[in-house]
Amino acid sequence: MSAQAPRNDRFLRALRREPVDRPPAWIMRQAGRYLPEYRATREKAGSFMALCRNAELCAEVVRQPLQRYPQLDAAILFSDILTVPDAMGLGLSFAAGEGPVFAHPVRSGAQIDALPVPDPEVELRYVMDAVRTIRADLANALPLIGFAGSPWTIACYMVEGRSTRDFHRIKALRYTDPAALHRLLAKITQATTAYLAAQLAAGAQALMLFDSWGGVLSHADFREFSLDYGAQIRAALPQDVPVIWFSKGGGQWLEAQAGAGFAALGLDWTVDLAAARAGVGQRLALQGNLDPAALLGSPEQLRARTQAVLDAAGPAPGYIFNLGHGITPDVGPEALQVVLETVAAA
Ligand code: 1CP
Repeated sequence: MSAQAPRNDRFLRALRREPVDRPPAWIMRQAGRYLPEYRATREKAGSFMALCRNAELCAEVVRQPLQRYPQLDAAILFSDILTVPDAMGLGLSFAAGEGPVFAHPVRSGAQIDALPVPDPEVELRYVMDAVRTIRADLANALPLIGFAGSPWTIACYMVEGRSTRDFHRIKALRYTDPAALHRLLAKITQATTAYLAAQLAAGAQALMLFDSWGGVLSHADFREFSLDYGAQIRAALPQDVPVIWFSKGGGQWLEAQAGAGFAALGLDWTVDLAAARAGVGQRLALQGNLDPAALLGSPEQLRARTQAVLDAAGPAPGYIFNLGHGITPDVGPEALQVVLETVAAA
């Protein structure tokens, strides 16, 4: 083990499917709006993007959940998946209460071909500065996860220009000009590979690809338009770095995902975790999958649901506790305490 190995290495051990004293736990969006201290720091920064561009404040919000919950076994970079398309010139902003909006969505083959591939240490320097500052702040207590969106998920935002319920613009592109969509996905793949390699160079110790919208693809299209690009990114990164792939809504394609070279698969709450383990065997680690809405229920119910997830994961090495998607802003911080105490007692 290198001198750089974190003192708490449960998460990295589980990713290698080595035995651990208890399942490691971290929570998607663990630094976020459910914490009053996060809301105060964001207020101080002025906006979400101003927070992302301030490395010291990024380190502050990463530290907040770790101070509140000593049971957490990993930290995740504070940033967003949409930094990459912003750096490609799309003009990201977050409208209050509306989510992300791009001033310049891409809709045509000509626009796609004109997109630049950003240099991560230039246009995305602020993210690399955040990685370096957070890594120094963690002082090797815990591993740091870097991340990006999957090419398909980023393409959804780039073509739609904002959050969407029906994905009609990107689906129309898929059916009217699939070659142009493939050129867009290839360009995002190139940009994302460089971005993640730069996060590794800046100090990230594991990586996660968020395929948040993989589940809206048809059965026939999931591999061609989402998974294959994720696998290309995985293949282009150093093989000793663990990469987690999380396709929300992708539970019916676990077999294909398990063969794509990732160290772990993230599972959303619709997946039967025990059946997923039986299906993929011991080939890779699994992460998830407590329903985030369970944190809105009673402590007794929440304890039981958390325990049911741990039981479904079973005793085999290679399991990482998490929710099935990000923790939501309406959850009380004490609910996460209940969850993490249950995991720590396992
Ligand atoms: O108002 C605020 O303070 C901003 C809320 C917020 C936060 C805390 C956004 C806007 N992004 C983030 C941080 C973030 N985003 C992290 C940080 C680390 C952590 O988990 O603690 C991560 C990993 C992300 C990833 C992300 N951003 C995803 C993939 C995961 C997922 O939720 O499926 C997606 C889809 C986004 C886009 C995005 N950014 C922000 C919002 C509200 C959204 C979702 C918009 C939508 O639903 O379409």
